[in-house]
Amino acid sequence: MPETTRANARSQCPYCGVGCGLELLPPSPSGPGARCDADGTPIWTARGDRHHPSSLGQVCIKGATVGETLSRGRLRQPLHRSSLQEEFRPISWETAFALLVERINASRQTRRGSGGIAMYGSGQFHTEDYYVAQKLFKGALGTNNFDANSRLCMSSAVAGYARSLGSDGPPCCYDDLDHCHLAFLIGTNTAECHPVLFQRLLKRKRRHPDSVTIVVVDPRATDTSKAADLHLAIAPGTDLALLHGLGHLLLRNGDTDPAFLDASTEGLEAYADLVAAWTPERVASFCGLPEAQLRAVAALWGGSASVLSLWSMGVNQRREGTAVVGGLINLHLLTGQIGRPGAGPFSLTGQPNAMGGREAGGLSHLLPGYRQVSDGGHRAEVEAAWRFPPGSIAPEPGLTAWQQIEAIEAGDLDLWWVAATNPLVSLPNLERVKRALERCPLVVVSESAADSESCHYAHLLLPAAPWSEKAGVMTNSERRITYCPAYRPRTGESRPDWEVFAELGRRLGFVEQFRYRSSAEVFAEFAALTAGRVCDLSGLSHDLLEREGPQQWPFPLGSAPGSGSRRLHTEGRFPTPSGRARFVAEQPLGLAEPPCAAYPLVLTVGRYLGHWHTMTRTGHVERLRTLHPEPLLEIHPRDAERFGLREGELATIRSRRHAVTARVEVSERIRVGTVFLPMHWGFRQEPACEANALMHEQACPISQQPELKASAVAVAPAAAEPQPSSWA
Ligand SMILES: Nc1nc2c(c(=O)[nH]1)N[C@H]1C(S)=C(S)[C@@H](COP(=O)(O)OP(=O)(O)OC[C@H]3O[C@@H](n4cnc5c(=O)[nH]c(N)nc54)[C@H](O)[C@@H]3O)O[C@H]1N2
Ligand SMILES: Nc1nc2c(c(=O)[nH]1)N[C@H]1C(S)=C(S)[C@@H](COP(=O)(O)OP(=O)(O)OC[C@H]3O[C@@H](n4cnc5c(=O)[nH]c(N)nc54)[C@H](O)[C@@H]3O)O[C@H]1N2
Ligand code: SF4
Ligand SMILES: [Mo]
Repeated sequence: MPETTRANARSQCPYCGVGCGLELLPPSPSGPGARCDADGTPIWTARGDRHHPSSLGQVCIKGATVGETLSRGRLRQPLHRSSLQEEFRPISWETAFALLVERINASRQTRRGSGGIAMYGSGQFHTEDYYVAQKLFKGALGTNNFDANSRLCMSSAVAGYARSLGSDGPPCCYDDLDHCHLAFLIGTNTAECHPVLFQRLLKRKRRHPDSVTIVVVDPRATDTSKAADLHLAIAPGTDLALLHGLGHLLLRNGDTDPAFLDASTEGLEAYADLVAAWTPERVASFCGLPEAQLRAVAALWGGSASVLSLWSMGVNQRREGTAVVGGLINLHLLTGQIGRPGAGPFSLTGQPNAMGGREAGGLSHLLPGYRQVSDGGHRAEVEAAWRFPPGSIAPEPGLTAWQQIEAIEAGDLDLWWVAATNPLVSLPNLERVKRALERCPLVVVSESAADSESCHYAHLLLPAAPWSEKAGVMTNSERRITYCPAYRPRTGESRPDWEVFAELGRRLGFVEQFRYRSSAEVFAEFAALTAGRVCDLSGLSHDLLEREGPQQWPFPLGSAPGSGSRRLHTEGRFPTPSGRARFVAEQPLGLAEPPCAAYPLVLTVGRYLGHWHTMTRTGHVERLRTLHPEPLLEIHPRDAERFGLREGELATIRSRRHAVTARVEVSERIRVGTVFLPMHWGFRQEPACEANALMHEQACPISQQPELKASAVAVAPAAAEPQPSSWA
């Protein structure tokens, strides 16, 4: 590793799923990192790691400023209170563990058994945190009540891949951006949310303008659509009809790949029957698009040597999210656009380790190694590896994120444990969540931040040592695993999540199963459990990753470094019973809560370039606060006029559930009938704008992912300056 002083650390960026490589420079009196926080804590400087194969030295503004977030506003010791009305008081870890053990054992003695306990974790865990949590909940406690914020994020992609291709696992890699001729971006603001990937695509486009065409499907014009050759400003929630319309035209124009269809797919007939009814005229009117645009995209798709589609939350966060993912994969199957350079359906993962979470079984229906709790063979394999008696793992999926809230509401949960996520900002229907939590006997929050909104609804706060203070691995969107070292000392009494879960496991009596001395041992056990699975990474270890750098899976035992497969399904065989990929034929449904006379607009909620989710980290960076000083309601000039809103003034946005206030930004960039708010400003932020208090929780019946991209709202000028919502 040339040009590296021994003190420099290399890691994966802890923000988005692009998973760029960072090089961290220690503070030194002469170097560029000679800066300190107000309390004297030295600030590390981050820059792009040129040796990281996924990002080749590139970073965005969030990755570059991550050093400034690491010690500010941190929770430093365990805190406890008996009721939400009391003040917190410091307690020792010893007392915290004793309390957890007592309450867990008491709950297990009720008629519910372990079903009265649930954990809500996060794609911001390291894989080791995820894995030990699965073993604790699904193995030791025998409840599958572990779900993660990936339920709000990637679960439609997970379900969609599994339904169409037989298994989860994005088949593409970032190199495909350099090879595709059509880049079809649907429901993704890649420019702001996966900036380094987007820059890679733009660079290619600048150098070879004629070799790649970019199509963007989004009801808003964004920095992403600005760079597109064609922007389809689709009506929210109508993507499935668009995809069926494209399928209709591809079939009608004969732009299919008969050899691939014949050898590698099944279910074409039912699909062709379904899309026959989705004529261009019907689709154009359903989606609110000119018919010519539809025909142009079909011609581009049919005529391109390689088509890469990229998608994220505009597709996944739908009550028919799994069906939309299937609709997109259908087009790749129809045209044989999968398993070769520049081609394939590529889900861009949101969080830095949402992928690792899927590998480790971090949703309520999964087990490690892309296994399912409903599969008896899978359960037996995992029970044996974990050294729990047969029958220890329950056969039914556990409670999903929203079902956990409903269980609390019904008085069915004694203990709700939140770790590395901030549901009091990011779950839908927030007022209902707050009312539920006021009833929960014990809310435990493992946090690195001292004052996340969720901390205000907790009884027990456990200080977490985050990325930079713990060693572990993360997997990025292209299946590449990076070792993330502990390169800074832990803050206060904080501990890595996996250590806390393992310690609790031992204290609950499972001494043998949780006897880990390091996260390297945790990883070794997990890696062995993936042998022979689609996500086989049994040849990897912390040692190898540290020595040889990031690696892609599949990486079976004995693989040579650098030999990880760049693409999946290159032979036209799929991990389904028949070996064929499946067409899925679903009728488009549209929005769960369509606009009506009382709530005439569709509110969609998403992200800004400089902020990360609930701002517990990026909110501490001056440069990012200056970039986005406040949340803005984007509204089209015609709607602004219709509802009496003026640029720069305050508006009240009201849904069936709640109302919030935000400043108005009148903009031609958004579709008439649609408005946009960012998700970032929870009730602890200034100015507060709890967008998710407006959103509903109706979800895709297959993936259980809520429709976080659309609720019906009304807007009006705000009568007065907004009052921050009252704090808990
Ligand atoms: N800067 C920044 N980057 C991030 C994050 C962050 O917080 N900040 N978070 C990370 C995470 S966890 C995630 S999941 C990703 C999310 O990445 P993205 O999904 O790209 O981000 P969003 O802004 O949530 O939504 C993307 C777009 O979907 C559009 N959309 C809304 N409704 C529809 C629809 O019906 N159809 C279509 N086609 N589009 C629609 C919205 O207008 C929006 O522009 O970003 C990751 N990267
Ligand atoms: N309406 C609407 N709602 C949305 C979305 C949307 O697009 N629209 N997007 C959804 C999506 S895709 C996502 S991913 C979620 C994101 O929503 P959240 O997961 O709620 O957002 P974060 O702010 O990332 O919360 C992570 C928390 O973990 C803490 N933390 C960081 N590292 C660690 C660690 O190592 N251990 C522990 N214990 N804590 C740590 C941070 O301080 C932070 O408070 O929001 C979802 N909600
Ligand atoms: S693109 Fe994503 S992973 Fe890369 S530096 Fe930015 S936030 Fe980090
Ligand atoms: Mo996400």
